[in-house]
This record gives sequence, structure tokens and C-alpha cells, in this order.
Amino acid sequence: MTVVTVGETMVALRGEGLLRLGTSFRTSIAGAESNVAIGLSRLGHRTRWVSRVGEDEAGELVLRTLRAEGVEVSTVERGPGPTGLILFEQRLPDVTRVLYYRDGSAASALTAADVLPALTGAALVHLTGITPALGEGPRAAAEAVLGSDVPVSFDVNYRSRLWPAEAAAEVLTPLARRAHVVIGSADELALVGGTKALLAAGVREVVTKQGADGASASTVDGTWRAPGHRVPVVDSVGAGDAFTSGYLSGLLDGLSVPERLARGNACGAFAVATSGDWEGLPTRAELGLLGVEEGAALR
Ligand code: KDG
Repeated sequence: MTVVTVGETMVALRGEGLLRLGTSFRTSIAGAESNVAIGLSRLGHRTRWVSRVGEDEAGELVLRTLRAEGVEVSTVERGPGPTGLILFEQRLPDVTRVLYYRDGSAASALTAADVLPALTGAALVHLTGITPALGEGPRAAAEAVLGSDVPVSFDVNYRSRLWPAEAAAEVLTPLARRAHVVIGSADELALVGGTKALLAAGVREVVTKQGADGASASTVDGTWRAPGHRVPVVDSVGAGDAFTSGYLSGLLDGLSVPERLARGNACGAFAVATSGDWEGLPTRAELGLLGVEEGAALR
């Protein structure tokens, strides 16, 4: 069972201090959808990430990192633009300023034709609301994925630096309504019509991320909640993607909704305790450290 994730991954520079003061940076990669792919891979699931990266050293870093994490990247296309860049300036443990240099990036040239062949054999595709904000091609790619017969998990992931809320709502609402699972914060779910309307449109599960307070999930049969873990927060960026990887892992393993939420919350707790988008994501064996069932690894 392969999970395919689709979206842009950038080279990420994390400042030790402020850029304007001439800080040093740690270099890594960041992208909501590849974060989820890494999270699922660490939990023992087979994953493939589909996108475009530049024909450049930053693109090599993205591909090499994902390969090292066990994520399949064989269908990733190169160019025409450079790999996007994201700068992080952490001001407080859970307040990070983000600067994008991604206009005209290779991933903004992603097309439906790049993505559809890579869905062969997929049990699930994970998309986010970031991709349709990147341009016409990525938006068409997202639409094509939602028009395929593979179930889609859709994280609203509204990014105010990419587009205004009204524009995002107009584009993302019809997309979210076609997904199997929709995930977001309460504000993001409201942006795409809210839990009730999504369930009425046929979405099977609507999951609300509540940060340190945990998460809840609603289906037509009811709503379940699971509390978060109180852990020291080093860096909250990527916590939502970590939660999503845990939740989807539980879904793929056939766990109950409360068990999926518990696994998602555990992954979120591990992620915030380490600096970086994905570096702190847990392996399946590590889930036990937070008292969460490991379950059987499915491949
Ligand atoms: O979810 C964390 C990501 O949002 C971030 O690290 C980079 O994918 C990213 C984006 O587009 O903001």
C-alpha cells in the first residue's frame, strides 16, 4: 500500500538569530507534503513524493534527503525554474517568521501530467491547500488528483503569505468537498465551509487540529476527541504535518478514530520537541515512549 504525497518542497534555511543581524543558517528541506511522506515512512508505510525540483544543488538536497528517509522520488521531474527557498526566523518557540523565495520555482510549474502517472498503485494521496496557491498548473494537478479514483486526504494548510483568505476559500472549498479526509485547524475548516457542510458534501472524516490541546475527528456517526501531550516546545513548525502523518498512519493500519487521533497527537508532540519541520518525527517503535500503541507495520 503506497501513499503518494504531492506538493512543493523547498530548501530551508533556519536562522540561529535574525537575518538582518547576519545570522548563521542551518540548511535542510521543508514542505508540508514531504513532511507527511517522511512521517509515514518513519512509521513503516511505503511512500512516494511527487513534485518538481530545480536542476540545481538545492534540488539534489531535497531528493537526497527524501531518499534517505525512505521516500520514493523516482517520478520527480526537474526544472524549469530553481528549487524554491524558505527562510525561518524563530522569534519564540511557537512563533516563527517565514520568508518565501518560491515565485517561478520548479514546483510552481507542476502539471496534472506530472502527477497522474505517479498515482498508479496508490492506496491514498495526500494533498494540501498550498499546492493550488502556487499557480495554474499546480492547481490543475490538485484538481486532477481529486478527480482520480484514489482516495484523497486534504489538509487545508492555508498560507496567508501566498494568497488572501477569500481567494483561498473560493478555490479550496470545492476541492476539499471532493476529498475522503479533510484536515485543518478550526479556522481553516471554517474557510472551506466547516465540518457539517463537508460531511454533508460526502467527506468521510473531518479532522480538527487543536495544537497542544490535541485533535478531534467527525464522521456522520459522531465526533471523537483526543487530548494532546504537554511537552516542551522547541519549534512548532511542522507539528500539523506530523499530526497528519500519524492520523493517516492509523487510518492505513485500520485503527479506530480515537486511536488514529492518539497516534497523530503523539507524532505532533515528537515534532515540536525538536527543531526543524520533520527531523523529530517518530519511528513506529518510538510511539511507545508516549504510551501510544505501535500496532502492526503495514508495507
Ligand atoms: O507545514 C510546515 C510547512 O508549511 C513549511 O515548512 C513549508 O510547505 C511549506 C509551506 O509552503 O509553507
